[in-house]
Amino acid sequence: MRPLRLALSVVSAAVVLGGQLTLAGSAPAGATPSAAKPSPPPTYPADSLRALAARVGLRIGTAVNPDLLGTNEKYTQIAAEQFSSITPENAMKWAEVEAVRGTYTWEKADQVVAFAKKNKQLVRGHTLVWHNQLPAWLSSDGTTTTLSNDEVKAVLKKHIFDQVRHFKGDVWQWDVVNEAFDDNGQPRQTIWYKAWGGTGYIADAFRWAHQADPKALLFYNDYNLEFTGVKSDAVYAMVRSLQAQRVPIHGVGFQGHLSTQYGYPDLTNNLERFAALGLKVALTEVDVRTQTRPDAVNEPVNPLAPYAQESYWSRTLQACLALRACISFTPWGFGDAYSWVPGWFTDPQEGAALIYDEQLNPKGQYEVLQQALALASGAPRR
Ligand code: 9MR
Repeated sequence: MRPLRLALSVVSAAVVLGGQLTLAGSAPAGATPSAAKPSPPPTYPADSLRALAARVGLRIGTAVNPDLLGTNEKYTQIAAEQFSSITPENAMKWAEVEAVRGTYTWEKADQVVAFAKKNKQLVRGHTLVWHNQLPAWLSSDGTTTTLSNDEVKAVLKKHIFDQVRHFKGDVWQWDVVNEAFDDNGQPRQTIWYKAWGGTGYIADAFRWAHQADPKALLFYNDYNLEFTGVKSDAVYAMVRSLQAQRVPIHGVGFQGHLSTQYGYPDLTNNLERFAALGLKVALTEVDVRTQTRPDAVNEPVNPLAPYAQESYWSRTLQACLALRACISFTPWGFGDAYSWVPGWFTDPQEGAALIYDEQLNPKGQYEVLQQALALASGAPRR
């Protein structure tokens, strides 16, 4: 990086973050020369996504894989420089933290939290109650278990209290309940639904998480809420019912897994109607996939597809920027080589869903995010 740009980046970073960062060389008041030297403050470019987003108070996030943090230099640098919020893509899921019943393995999740602290990033905790990635001792398919209903209730309560307490003060937003409704707007028949005999587990989960860390923002998180329809309507009705019962729910996460094969969703209206309930909203797992070659899974079949993807990225970010209640925008990872998309969508093959290519070079999709943020100085501050 050229020296001039570095100098500029340090100054504007300190300014845009409202003093969160200390300028190199300046000691905090009261510090004594003999005190242990604090590690140097992080710096990042003035044209990074995080610096641009900070001007309107928006957190721009990414999902990360702790196995790459620290081992892949380029990956680590981008994660630190470009984003102001971090979600562990898998490391906080139940199967990862308690594969053996009663034995917690927090190391990888702790590593993500430590990385976030070092780089002045906030953490989105993902996720406490889901039907996927459950430990084998609990359920192999999310719908059946050898445990009794009472045992299921007890283990969920323990899980939420233990995990939220472990990260107390370190997690900004928790995805408390993830994907509780199917695409027909019906509650999924999971082990949770069956044990409670209905969706009552959702209210209990939020209440327990709130008791365990009263300061964390508690989110319901799901996909396809971007589109107006039975699923979005069902989640809207559920949220209203939670509010009527005074359940501590603070936000709704719109995952934002989009594909150019479907029309662009009615995102703005849906963000607005949830925000009108007095909730925060967030884009939590954005990627924009397109049809790709089976033999080169991140190469679009149609050479014009990247322009459509750029449009989807740009409009999605702008929908968030326009709304004060939209407090974070998180792409689900940043490098095409590490995306879940090519492994999941194989018929037809889809991929190329993220903002950096397989070699971790920024794509046009990165540039449109940068442009949307750079032009957002008139957006409401959050
Ligand atoms: O990206 C995650 C991938 O590495 C896992 O294998 C997968 C397992 O189901 O979960 C992916 O993340 C999901 C997220 O936790 C919830 N919303 C959908 C995401 C993509 O499947």
